[in-house]
Amino acid sequence: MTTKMFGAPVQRTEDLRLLVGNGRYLDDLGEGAYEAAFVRSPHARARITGIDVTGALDVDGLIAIYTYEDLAGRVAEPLPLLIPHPALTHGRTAYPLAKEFVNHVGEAVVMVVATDRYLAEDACERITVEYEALPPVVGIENAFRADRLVHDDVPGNCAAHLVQEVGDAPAAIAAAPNRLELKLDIERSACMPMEGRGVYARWDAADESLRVYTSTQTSTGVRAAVAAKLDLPLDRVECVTPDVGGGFGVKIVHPWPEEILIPWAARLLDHEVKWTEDRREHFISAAHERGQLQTVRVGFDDDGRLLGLDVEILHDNGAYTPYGIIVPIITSTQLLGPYKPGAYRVDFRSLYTNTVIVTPYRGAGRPQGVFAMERAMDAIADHLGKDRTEVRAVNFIQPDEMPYDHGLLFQDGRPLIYDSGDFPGSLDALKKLVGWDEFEAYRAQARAEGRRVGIGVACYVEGTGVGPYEGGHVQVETTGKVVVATGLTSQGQGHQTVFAQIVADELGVPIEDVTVTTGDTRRFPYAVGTFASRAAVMSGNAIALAARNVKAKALRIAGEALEADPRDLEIVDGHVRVKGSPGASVALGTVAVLSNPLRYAFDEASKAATQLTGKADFSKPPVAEDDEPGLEGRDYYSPPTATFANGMHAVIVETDPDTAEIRILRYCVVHDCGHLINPMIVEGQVHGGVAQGVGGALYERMEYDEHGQLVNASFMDFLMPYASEVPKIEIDHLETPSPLNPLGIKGAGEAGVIPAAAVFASAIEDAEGFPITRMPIQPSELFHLRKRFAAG
Ligand code: MCN
Repeated sequence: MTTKMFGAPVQRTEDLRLLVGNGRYLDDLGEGAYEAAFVRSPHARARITGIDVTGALDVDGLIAIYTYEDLAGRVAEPLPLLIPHPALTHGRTAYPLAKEFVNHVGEAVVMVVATDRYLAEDACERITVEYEALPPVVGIENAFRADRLVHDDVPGNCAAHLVQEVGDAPAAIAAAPNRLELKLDIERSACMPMEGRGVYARWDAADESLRVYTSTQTSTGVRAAVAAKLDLPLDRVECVTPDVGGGFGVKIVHPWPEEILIPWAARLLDHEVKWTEDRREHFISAAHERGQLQTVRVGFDDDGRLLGLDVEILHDNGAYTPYGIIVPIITSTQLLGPYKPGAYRVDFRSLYTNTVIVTPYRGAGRPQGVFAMERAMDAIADHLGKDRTEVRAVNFIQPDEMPYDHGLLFQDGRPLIYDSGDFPGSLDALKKLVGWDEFEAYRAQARAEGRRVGIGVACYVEGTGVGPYEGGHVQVETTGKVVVATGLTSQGQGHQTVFAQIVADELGVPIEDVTVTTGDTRRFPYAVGTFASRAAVMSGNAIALAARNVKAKALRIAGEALEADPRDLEIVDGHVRVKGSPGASVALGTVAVLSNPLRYAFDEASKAATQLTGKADFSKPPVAEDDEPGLEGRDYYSPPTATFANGMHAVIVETDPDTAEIRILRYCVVHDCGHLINPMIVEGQVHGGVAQGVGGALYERMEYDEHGQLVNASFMDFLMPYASEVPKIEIDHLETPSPLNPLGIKGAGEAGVIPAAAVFASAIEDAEGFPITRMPIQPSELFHLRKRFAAG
């Protein structure tokens, strides 16, 4: 019997290949390709007054040197602004190579192509760029004060100013019996995928076509950008995503300058060209996130019920806004979490600084939003002397209030409506899992032993599975094997496994017979990409719908062959059979043969098909009018709105009274992403997210000095947690299905990281007894805070 795969903890089918070294990442490709290296700006803000390349001209193996002056046509224009928004009144993007000005350290100024990377780097060292250094804008407060401007034509350094409100929050707060104001500070961090960015392009002069391999989260986006910039018809550009060693958001940007420059150079030189980002380039020329200053004002009744919430956010968007203002929009809408805020007003300014651009990093604005809301919840509880979970519970949206319309617009411009969720159920499960009610006894015992412990809680809701669409193609081969393609890309989420699980169930075939391709525009040209925890919802449902089309066709064709009504047929173990009489059956591979009037008799399936149908019937047309040859189907899924997953985390920490070291004793997660396709993969996703959350809360920050130099641009100084710093993570799942999609699923890929900073702040505050308003917090900061609060 076919085993049900949906919901089973199936081992990831992609792992063995990767673990034994058979992965093919970008840098494994392109042997013999020319390689590029870049001269990047050492200044945060400067005017380029001259570029002298003569010193590099005699470097062995030098092929070409390009500056902005060499760019032509649309390649010489600024890079696209991907997500415009009416509030983004002053969006700015960079040129692929700097034109006159540089606006952050690391901005590309010259591209060198040589026969290998070492020689290209040698040539870069011999190029002299003269700069007139200008005083940079560094830090959100400086950007807001606007004594200096990043872009001369952007007043106040303000790329966008957006206010959304429901009711009159300032008035509601003024009239409330209790009021609090919090000033919060979340510092910049960045994702650090094991594999950095990279691109490799092959120009075929005979065919006038380009094949671009790139380590991206959106191959269709890169393809469209390259075709447009290089003025090529779309069908002359293919974009292939090889194995990707992590993306975490930084590879959504499309195109990166290098993704235009490398294909452009490949065509110009009529030779393969490749570039692989090194770690230092990743620090200074990829993207960062998180940096925000927040002012949160709340008014509440004596039970802790919110009457008004007023949040002001200053968001650091770096030097350019290629990805629009998606991050602060997400912060400003998702910070509401599982709560009813009463009257709500959120006001954000997205500000330019002379630093690396800010684009979504796993969680994408939500960790900051959750930090604001959950810090406020803790402050309210402490102010009223109430249990921190009790205050949260009185503010929850109840299950019977779903769908719940917040009256705001979500990041996709559609109304912010939660589709389903059981927040009280999630909190109960979390309290049970962590032993919330027993904690005070544990604290007393720890105190008696001279130990200082604290417990924290943080809740979040995450809009996942945003549109506009994703598609899937399912084809049964005459061998009975099933090949599946979807256009979005994979960076380690296990899509090959989960999509095969879905198809195995829908088509009644063994999972081993299903192979899945992602991120290759040759196989599936229409797609959006992998971000915002959307693959399971979007491609999962599209593939399920495509498989259902194939099944319907298979039953129809088999019904003709078996002289049975399709409604009386089922597919089990790769065979279509008459229900209740398994003897009358036909293999799916044979049905695939029957689906094609041109039946080559090359294999067993063809012989079986010939036996089954006898001679061809020449009285009928070979392909019926509304039919197509082949046992295959394609479909798309386009959701009405996002679907909202939720989760609640609790952590118990111990802070060392002498050294201020922060130890994690327990980390508990209750998570609800609707129906789980593969609980093992979801738990892996949560583990990965929590690990990044631990980094963001306790270690990682991008440290800029006042000159705009990133002073910790290497793993020597930018601390990431090792396995030894990541705790054992205890997980419980709730499954509140989404009513919006056929499979009832919600996304999970960012879940682990979203509440991590907030939950650590909550626990450290609980252990120490003074407010934690800034993240990340390292032992040295905790040490100084202790001194400050001890001194009063
Ligand atoms: N899943 C499931 N059941 C559900 C929901 C999800 O089994 N109800 C599975 C999915 O099928 C998928 C995985 O969990 O295999 C994550 O699903 P989903 O939430 O749809 O997220 P995406 O696949 O769209 O991945 C994007 C998300 C994001 S936004 C970032 S950033 C991120 C992340 O996933 N980057 C990652 N996880 C990552 N994991 C790895 N290894 N590498 C990255 O770069």
